Amino acid sequence: KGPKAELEALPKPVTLPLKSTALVCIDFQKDFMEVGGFGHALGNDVTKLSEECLPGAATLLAAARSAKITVVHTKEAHREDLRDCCAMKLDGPRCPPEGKRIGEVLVEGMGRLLVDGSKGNEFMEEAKPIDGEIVVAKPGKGGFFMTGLHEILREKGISHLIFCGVTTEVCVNTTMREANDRGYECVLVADATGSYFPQFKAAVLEMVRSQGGIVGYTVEEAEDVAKAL
Ligand code: TIU
Repeated sequence: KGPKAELEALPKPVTLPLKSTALVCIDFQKDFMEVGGFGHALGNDVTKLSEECLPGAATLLAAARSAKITVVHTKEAHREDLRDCCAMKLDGPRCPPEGKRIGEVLVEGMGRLLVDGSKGNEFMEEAKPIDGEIVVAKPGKGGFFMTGLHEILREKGISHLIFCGVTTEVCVNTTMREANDRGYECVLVADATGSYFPQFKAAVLEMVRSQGGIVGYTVEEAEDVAKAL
């Protein structure tokens, strides 16, 4: 049946069958991690995210690549004409003083907020896809909404997902819940996910593994996953 990885996870150990395991990297894009992006436009301090989770993400990516497991990258991205951005989202969360919305420019050089092909939509260097990896542009918070991701994973026979990415309580949490409802075993890696709000990150980690693993498992360190793969 092929090689397996045993992880010391919470609330209990988990076994990952490597042939049917994928690493899912959520939205490691400049829009959330650099000044002038969408995260900044929402009024957040984006400067701490990189330090918090990019080293862990790079460790997971290197391990996944050497173990030859499937790698998926998502990015929150809208089409240029914003036809895939509903009015609720477009009019939605906006922060003074700029009050910029999706499709507008906050800082010259970063391009239009959350628009596919703009500078802010590029992946961070440390978590960039390489040839052969799956890249999914998503118009929502969840990676399964309007993307075909479920079909892509099913076609590859994937049953287990290792999650990292930003932000923990928004796109990572939403995607894990979507995956859980679709029957995937989900593992969230604490030092490879980041949030503007430490208390929200802590709450997500605790909530995911509560009630015997109601949404999935958590692991503290990417290094431990890397050793097991
Ligand atoms: N605002 C926030 O925390 N996150 C998002 O809007 N998208 C993602 O999490 N990628």
